[in-house]
Amino acid sequence: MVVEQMKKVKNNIILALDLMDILKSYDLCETIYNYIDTIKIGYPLTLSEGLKSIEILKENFDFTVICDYKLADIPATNEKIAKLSYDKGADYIIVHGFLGSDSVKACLDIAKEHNKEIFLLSEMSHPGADTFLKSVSEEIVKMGLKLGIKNYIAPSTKIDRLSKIRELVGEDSFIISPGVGTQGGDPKETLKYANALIVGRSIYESPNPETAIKNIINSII
Ligand code: NUP
Repeated sequence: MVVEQMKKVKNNIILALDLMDILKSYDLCETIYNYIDTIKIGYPLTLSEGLKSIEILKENFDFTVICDYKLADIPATNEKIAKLSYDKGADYIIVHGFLGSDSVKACLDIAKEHNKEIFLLSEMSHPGADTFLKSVSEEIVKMGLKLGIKNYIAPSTKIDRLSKIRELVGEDSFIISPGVGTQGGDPKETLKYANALIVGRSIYESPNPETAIKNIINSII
């Protein structure tokens, strides 16, 4: 079987590194790397500084890197983006499920070639996601289960939806949950259903990111 569950995240916190400057990102990582072993890099940093951001932060801090490019294209294009991400050092990529099984499978196949994994996204944390995505989210998760996917993303801002997704995927899948802090999600409540929190602005916009992380850690123990 290709896809395996993510194992563990230090302090159950993944840093969403959405700064748009590699030097600022590097400085932040120096400040927080004692507390964090997994970062999520998305379009803000990659489009500002390039895919080399993955290599730089991975090589210098030995982070597990999740690339959040929310792959949502035809299989052939998804394949290219997945390959670029893994070749630069991504350990996981985030893939949208609403495009259907062929687009997701294309990413799984590239993951297999690289001995890496994917996260499946079925529903999102912002209010607007309820307009369209919410109604198909459970079907997307069921498709993911059929494809053998063990890693999911579910919103901390919608605990009822997060708990529903946990119920569908079972205890042997790994769920990471964005929306904690700035978007309103509660860390402790979220970890009743999710394995790890994704936190961005509450950390990197804080005047003291180290204290911000310690506060989250204290709030979840
Ligand atoms: O549903 C999602 N919500 C969400 O916020 C799926 C995501 N991938 N994200 C990402 O998580 C978002 O793009 C950002 O990188 C991070 C949350 O950041 P923040 O709200 O803690 O600053």
